[in-house]
Amino acid sequence: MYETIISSILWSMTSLVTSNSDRSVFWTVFPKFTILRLQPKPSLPLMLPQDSTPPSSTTRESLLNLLNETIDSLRNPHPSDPIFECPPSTRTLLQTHPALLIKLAHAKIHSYPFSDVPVCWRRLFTDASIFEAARIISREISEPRPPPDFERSAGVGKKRTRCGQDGLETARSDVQKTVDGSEDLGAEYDWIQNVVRLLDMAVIMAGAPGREETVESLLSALQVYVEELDQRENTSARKKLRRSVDAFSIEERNVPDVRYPIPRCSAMSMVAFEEHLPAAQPLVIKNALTHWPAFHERPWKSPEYLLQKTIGGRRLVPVEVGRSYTDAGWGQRIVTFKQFMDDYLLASTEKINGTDTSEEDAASNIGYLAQHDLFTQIPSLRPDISIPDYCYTTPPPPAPGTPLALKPPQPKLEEPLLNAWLGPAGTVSPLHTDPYHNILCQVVGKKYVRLYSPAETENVYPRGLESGGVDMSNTSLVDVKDDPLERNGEFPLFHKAQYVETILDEGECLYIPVGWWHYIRSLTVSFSVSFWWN
Ligand SMILES: O=C(O)CCC(=O)C(=O)O
Repeated sequence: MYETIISSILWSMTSLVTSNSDRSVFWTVFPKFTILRLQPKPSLPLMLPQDSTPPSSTTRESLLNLLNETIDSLRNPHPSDPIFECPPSTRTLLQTHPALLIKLAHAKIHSYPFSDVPVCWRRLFTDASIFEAARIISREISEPRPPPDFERSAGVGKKRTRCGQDGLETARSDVQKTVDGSEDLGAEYDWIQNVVRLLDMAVIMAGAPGREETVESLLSALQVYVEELDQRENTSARKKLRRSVDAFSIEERNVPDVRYPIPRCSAMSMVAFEEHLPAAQPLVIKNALTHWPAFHERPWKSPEYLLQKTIGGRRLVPVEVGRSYTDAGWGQRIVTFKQFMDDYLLASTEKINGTDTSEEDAASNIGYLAQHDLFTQIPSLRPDISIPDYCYTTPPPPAPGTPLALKPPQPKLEEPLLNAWLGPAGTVSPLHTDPYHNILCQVVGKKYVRLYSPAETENVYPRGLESGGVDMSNTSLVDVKDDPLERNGEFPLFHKAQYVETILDEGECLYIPVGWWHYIRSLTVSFSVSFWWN
């Protein structure tokens, strides 16, 4: 019977895929891989199949318990659950053939613009991914065996080998299937990587509607499990490898002269900041972040710490590849954090210290984890930082007559929007504006920042509507690295535009008033966090 159901599902899937074969919905609708906010933890009913393996650690038991709670809640959806909008056959197959349903839901998701995808298909993708992940976990921890040495098999500096059909680049150790969740239990099979991939993709690909908390709980429990495994096993070789780079290189490259410095102050009080706000002028504030654990006891400059926070580097992250999103050849990929680190952050360290190459080669070595809400994806990183008090002030609206003042106002944010920006030396955020006030905090390394006031808008040549109707008017046509005078008068007003600039150093934060044009280039490996507020 299943064969009939499966072939009819596959048939409908094939026709969908064929009629939409030229589409890459994911890349067009999730340009910044928005990850939905976590919901309060639902209380899950407990129904434990008995663990048949010998007595085990508390960690292992709590992972099993969580697994059983999760499966139980997935098996008994609420009558209003969107999963009921999928064909009834899919619900039967969920427990028996989750990998097949991941394929089906993947094809369905790609057959609509993302905003139009019926939530049931996103939910099916998510639930099937969770079922498949649970199946793997329970099999593996019922018969515990160590995962392969991820460090060795993913290989520091090793080249990428393949790109899955979902755009996910895979390291050599990765399982052989990416979308359908099925496994190749080859010699280097890393079940933890496969589980992490399934769960992260449920969030990245489908938004994990209504299951954000479930996915997060499973990943956190897995993190604890892996940390314990790591401690118990002989990981000295692995540790030695990691320790060979205690901290990212913060050697500087191409440091420009600063001729028009942004004013600086130290540990400005909130009252003083409130008084500064009506002037809507940029400001560098030193010594305001000294209490952040990210600088000391939980050091973000340490590759080892970041690997530990990402389940040994197995978490998936969205990476922009290329120098700047306005350059030809620029693209986006989803890779494991380990691969991102090896290919871009540590590779950059080697290149800076060794024989570096041409500008073009350098651009292809640039991968930027940019504007990503890493703290929703990996909440355990969130206590390493705190929202600067400055974000709890009431800033002025965009100045009258400036482009943002002419647009409908942004809804008031309940809480500041946090984004992580992590990359090697040479990342460029081209000249652009954002519709929020910004406190940009520099945790690791240095960045060159140049700012133009909204009054200079005409002189910086905003783009317009681009192909596909995308409004790019917040991004300048001018490539700031070029001398505009060399461009045959293409941008004659640009060299007249007045600007201010700074080199933002570790521990400093920069206030960028709403609507100010900003161009930012990293001078070293750099990790910053932006706090947008209004
Ligand atoms: O640091 C960067 O590269 C860009 C930061 C930025 O554009 C922002 O915080 O709005």
